[in-house]
Amino acid sequence: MQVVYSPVHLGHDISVETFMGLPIPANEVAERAERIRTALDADGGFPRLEPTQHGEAPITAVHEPALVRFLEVAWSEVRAQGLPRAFLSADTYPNVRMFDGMSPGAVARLAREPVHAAGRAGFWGLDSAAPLVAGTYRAARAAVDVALTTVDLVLGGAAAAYGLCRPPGHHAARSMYGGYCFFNNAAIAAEAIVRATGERVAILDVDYHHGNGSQQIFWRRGDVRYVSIHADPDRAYPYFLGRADETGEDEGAGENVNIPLRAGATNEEYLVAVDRALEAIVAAPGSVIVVSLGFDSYGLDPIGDFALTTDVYHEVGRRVAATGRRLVILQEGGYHRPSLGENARAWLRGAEGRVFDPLPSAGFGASGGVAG
Ligand code: Q9C
Ligand code: ZN
Repeated sequence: MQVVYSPVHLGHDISVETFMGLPIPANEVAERAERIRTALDADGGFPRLEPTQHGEAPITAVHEPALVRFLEVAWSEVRAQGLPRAFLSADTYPNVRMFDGMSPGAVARLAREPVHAAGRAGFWGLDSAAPLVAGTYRAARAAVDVALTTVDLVLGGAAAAYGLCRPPGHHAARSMYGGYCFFNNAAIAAEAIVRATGERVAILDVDYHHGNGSQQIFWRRGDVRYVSIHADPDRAYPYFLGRADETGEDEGAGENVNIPLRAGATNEEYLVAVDRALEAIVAAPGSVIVVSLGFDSYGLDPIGDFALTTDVYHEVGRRVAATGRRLVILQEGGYHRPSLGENARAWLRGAEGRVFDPLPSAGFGASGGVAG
């Protein structure tokens, strides 16, 4: 299987994020993508290519152009406003209740983009977990090109291809970045496939977190079915979306399928959810699945609480490919760095119908995960 990778992600060089106000070492770091790249290179079965540039039009097909402009200029504006700092992170958000009791006209006039860089980051951002640095915009653009080049391979005839996107994308909504995500790589890919083929597309999101951005972008659309398996938002980020009763509206009624799971979810429970998700996907026509692939569902992940082991990724990849649909597989989260390479190899080899032999050097083989 071909792998699309760009070294431009290295410029999105993050060291700190905040968790409930406290600075903590960043989870979404460059080492993640480097671990996966190195493991796939060592496997020998994953020829690698760099993305080609696809321009801005496929991005503004799903994102508000002013969000793109903010991300492009935010870092240089922070410098110009004389705010010396290592990264830009919002501290004040436009909570909808700030405008309680005001008329819709007044809200439209008042709830607009502020002037101060911190305010602008709050206006466009969901949370404080997407720190912006000098190389962020270029990295986010490169991740989109990785996704779209992966689409090109599949529309060009490949049964499956893998885009090693970093930063990830599924929390980014039409007019909002956040959750380590800036542009929604999977949504941009799905939209590009719809436009190129005129066919319906399914997104299968198996990141540990609910992909609120992908859900929002396609909420009222009848041509993209979004199916996600994730931690119940009652206990996990993004807290506000991801419940089973969120099924879409208008043309999109019934096209959004959320499958929230309990803490400690096992391989067996996970595979039951995968079968449900795949049933929902094959119930509608279409020939391509965009997979939002996260390994934060792994038992040792520092921000997840499922109990999955490496073998289950091989089986999930196998079952997704067994639908007979072509796969645009795009990397989302996964923060237990030592296991990322092996988990990616297991999933992708499963999707190709190849056996999974743990690399002896990896130290995280088929039984590398632990429960709880
Ligand atoms: N201590 C992705 O996996 N904050 N994003 C969580 C946990 C944000 C995850 C706080 C998590 C975002 C792509
Ligand atoms: Zn995640």
